[in-house]
Amino acid sequence: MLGSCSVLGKSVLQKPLKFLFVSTSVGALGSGDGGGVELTLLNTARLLVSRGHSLHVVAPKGSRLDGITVTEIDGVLQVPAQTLSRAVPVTMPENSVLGNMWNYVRQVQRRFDLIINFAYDWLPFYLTPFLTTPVAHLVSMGSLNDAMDDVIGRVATQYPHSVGVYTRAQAQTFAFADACVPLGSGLDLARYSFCETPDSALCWLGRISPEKGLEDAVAASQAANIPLKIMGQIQNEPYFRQIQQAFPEAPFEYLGFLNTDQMQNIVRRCRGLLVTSHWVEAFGNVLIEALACGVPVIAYQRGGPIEIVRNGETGWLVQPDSVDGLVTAIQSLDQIDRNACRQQAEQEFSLEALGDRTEAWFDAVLKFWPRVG
Ligand code: HBI
Repeated sequence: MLGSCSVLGKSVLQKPLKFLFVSTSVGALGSGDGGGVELTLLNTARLLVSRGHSLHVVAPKGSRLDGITVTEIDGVLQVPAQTLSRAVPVTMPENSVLGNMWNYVRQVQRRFDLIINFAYDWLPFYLTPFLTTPVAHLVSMGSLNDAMDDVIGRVATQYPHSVGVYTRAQAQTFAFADACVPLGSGLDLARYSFCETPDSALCWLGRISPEKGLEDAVAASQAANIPLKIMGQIQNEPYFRQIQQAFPEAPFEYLGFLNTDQMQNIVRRCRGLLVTSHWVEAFGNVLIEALACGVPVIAYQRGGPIEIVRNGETGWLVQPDSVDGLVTAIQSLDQIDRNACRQQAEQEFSLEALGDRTEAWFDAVLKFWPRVG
């Protein structure tokens, strides 16, 4: 259960504000490389505009965001942070898109009341004191790398409330957990339609990359002899090929990286969603997408899913990395009421609920921003 941010209360912003969103540096918006952050950026943008604020987005070339103006910046993408080991120093490629995006921010910052950084990269945090417009950061993953922990911690300490996270579980991976503001997430629930009577298949959603543990879901679907529908962007080709070779008989099919409407049209007819992350998932937007369709969630008891799945009521939390545990939970899916899943999404993960938490966060960032001089 995600508590509201007690320190922030329920304040809603006093007047319309001008926001500058700076996107992740690992891929264009709409490519799927940005994972759950793309959905968070789109939903936050939509809800702020619906509440009378104005918004401009800066993102890598090729980015598309329906209904929102995007300034596309060219340059070399950043290496995904989750592929780095802890002690690796910060790297900046020649003609870095990250550097180019923040150079653009430097030039236009005075037109905006608040800059929101969505990139999990060293530069935006390091530049925060150099900029004249306040910057808030939505940190989208847990602790991965020493240099990142160091720079995020400095900003979180020097600029109170400026570091937003998805969940407490994610915050607790950092030494400065108490300085993080847990925001949860939210969806435009109208885009997800409830399905009372599912077909027999299970589903798995997400970037196909080692930290997401797809092999466990395939192993469980084979052991339970239940078809598995896989959707998401193949971020690591050799990893996916390895799974196909290791489980030639498993009843899975890969449906590609689908847009929200196509994806939910398949997910809603599934018996359950399998979440098999081997890392501390910061949140798990795919979990609330499934719940919004009335689909129970089976997830390893690790990270964000702990604060999302109501065990035995809207899904099952399973011993981390236990395929047997997944199979047992699959065999208990019929005990879950699909209406309870949709109701949880409406209670906790609507855009309105996210909007209130997000506006309260921005209000606090601006209120506590250290005065210059
Ligand atoms: N890695 N270096 C880097 N920068 C990002 O912005 C980034 C990332 N890895 C993953 C990622 N963003 C998003 O896909 C996740 O935060 C969801």
